[in-house]
This record gives sequence, structure tokens and C-alpha cells, in this order.
Amino acid sequence: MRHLIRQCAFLALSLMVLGFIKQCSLFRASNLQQQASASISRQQILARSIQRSAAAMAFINPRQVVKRIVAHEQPEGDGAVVRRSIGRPELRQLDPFLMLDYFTVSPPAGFPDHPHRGFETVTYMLEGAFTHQDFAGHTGTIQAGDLQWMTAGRGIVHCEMPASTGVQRGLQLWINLSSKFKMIEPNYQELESGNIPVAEKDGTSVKVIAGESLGISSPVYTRTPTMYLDVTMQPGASFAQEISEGWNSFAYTLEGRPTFGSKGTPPIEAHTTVELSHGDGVMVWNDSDKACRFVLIAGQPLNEPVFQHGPFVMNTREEIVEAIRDYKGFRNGFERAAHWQSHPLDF
Ligand code: FJE
Ligand code: FE
Repeated sequence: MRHLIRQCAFLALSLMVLGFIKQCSLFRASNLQQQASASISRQQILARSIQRSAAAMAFINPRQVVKRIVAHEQPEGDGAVVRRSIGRPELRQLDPFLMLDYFTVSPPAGFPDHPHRGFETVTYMLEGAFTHQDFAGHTGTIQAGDLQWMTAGRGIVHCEMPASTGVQRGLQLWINLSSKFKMIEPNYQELESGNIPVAEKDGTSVKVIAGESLGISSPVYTRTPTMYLDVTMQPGASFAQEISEGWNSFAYTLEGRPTFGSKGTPPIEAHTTVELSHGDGVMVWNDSDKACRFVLIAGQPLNEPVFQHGPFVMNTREEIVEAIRDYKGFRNGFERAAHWQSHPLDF
């Protein structure tokens, strides 16, 4: 009898121990399962964040919008109309940029004979055609999509006029030259539309006027390191553009409503200048249902004093006085201004 009781107690104890062991293993299994599912979701989170950073946060320090200013129409030249981006009172200059004008000109309006010294003018046609003539016998016509990159250096006298009837439109950017290049010989770089490289990716098309975008480089030589892109984005497209740290940058919107800097910030209407903060690049989205177009411009600041008197841009007041004296006295780069006048155009 005592033997039977001992056997039953042993059996009960064994069952209890077995149960306990089973519970322990179950606990361990479920704990392992939890750990496994935790480690999978951590991996997934990591993968998702890598994807996100590649698509939307391509930069360590993405540039953001610090200023947005609408460019209203104003008279300029002889009967021309411009929307001034850089160069207006709220955006006096953005080193090395002195001016960006979106010009609309119909004959007989235009920009008749006038001088330049100390900087570069970059004329990019959007619609129609423009002819220039200078005092050194250099003439040419640029059509929609063509570019003229003119280094005025020590002196140019020229005219810039419509080359046909009706409305002609374009952009003219003024880029300052460093003191060591202000008095160099004048130079022209002219690119027909077909010679401006185009980069395309996922609904974004970039005409690379200067610098590099999406692995494509422009052949234009920039004395003042400059990036100049003409960007068109289809609805839903996003675009990541690297911009050298320390360079100043801005965009000028032509069509549609692009979003700059951070997704969800207000889209920018046409004919608005957007000044960007410093950083290693900028993100742009087209979250609207129409294509958008803008120019994105960046340059290495010169960090030099700027003295400007109309079309003369130097470092000191004395140099400006000298430029005016040289121009009026046909000296020091302006010799050929003595016997030159542009010819009227016939079309
Ligand atoms: C000007 C000095 C200038 N915006 N946009 C003084 F050089 C000019 C001038 C231009 C200009 C030319 C073109 Cl093609 C396009 C421009 C200024 O030529 F208008 C003033 N008042
Ligand atoms: Fe000019």
C-alpha cells in the first residue's frame, strides 16, 4: 500500500515537472518567435528607411526655401518689359549673381547700344529670336533654346534686339567676375539648343546649361563657378540635384507649381524667385497635375566688395569712375566705341 502511494506521488510529481518543462519550452519558443518577428520588422524598418533616404532624402543637409519673391513686370531698356528676379530691391544680389531678368520684347522695343564691364551676361532664349551686334564686329542671332554666354571683361559695347516680329522672350543672367578677371579680354560662348545636353530621369528632363545634372555635364566654361539648369518635371515626378556646399542657389519658376526643399511645403507659383538655404543639394517635387518648369541656378560666392553703376560692375568707387571715364574717352578696352554704331535690323 505504502509502495502504491509512493508510486502515485512520484507519478504526480513527474507530471508536474513535465508540465513545467513543457511550459518553459513553450515560453522559450514563443519568446524566440517574438524575437524573430522583432528582428524582421527591425530589418524591414531599416530597408524602408534606406529606400526613403534614396528617394526623398538624398542629402545630408537638404537645402530649404528661405525666401520667395514674386517678380512683377517692370519697364526696362527701350520699351522692353522684364520680370526681375535677382537684382530687385528684396534680392539686391546673391553673390556671385547680380541680376536675372525674364524679358518680353516686341519690336521696335529692345536694348539698343550700351556698354558692359566687369561681369558676364548669359542670355537664354525661351521663345522667338534675338540678335546682338557688338563693336568688335561680332554678331549673331539666338533662337528659342539657344544660349549666349558673354564675358564682358574689360569692355563690350553692343545692342540686343528682337530678330523677328511679335513677342520674343528669354532670360538674362548677370554673373559677377572676380577682381582678377574683371579686366580680361571679352569672350563669347554660343550654344545652339541641340548642343545643350539634356539629362532625363523618371519624368524629369534637365537642360544642362552650365555644370552637371544626373551625370550629364555642360561644355560651357564658367570663369565664376556656376551651375545653370532648365528643369521640366511631369506630374508626380521628383528630382534630387546636388549643389556644392557653400554655393549660393536660387530657382526661378516659369510654369506650373513645383515644391522645393521639403515635401508638403507650399508649392511655388510661376514667376517667383526662391532663394535656397545652404546644404549639399535640393529636392524638388511636382505634386500638381500639370508639368512644371523652372531654372535652378547656383554659384560659388566671390566674397568681394561690389560697386555697380548700371552696366559697370567693379570692386571700388574709383574703378567705377575709371570705367565711366574709359567708356566716354574710348580708352582701356573701349577704343572701338569711338567709331561704332549698330545697324538697324530689317525683317
Ligand atoms: C539695361 C544696362 C543694361 N535686362 N534683359 C542698363 F545692360 C541693360 C540691358 C538689359 C537686358 C538685356 C537683355 Cl537682352 C535682357 C536685360 C537689362 O541691356 F536694360 C539697362 N537699363
Ligand atoms: Fe547687354
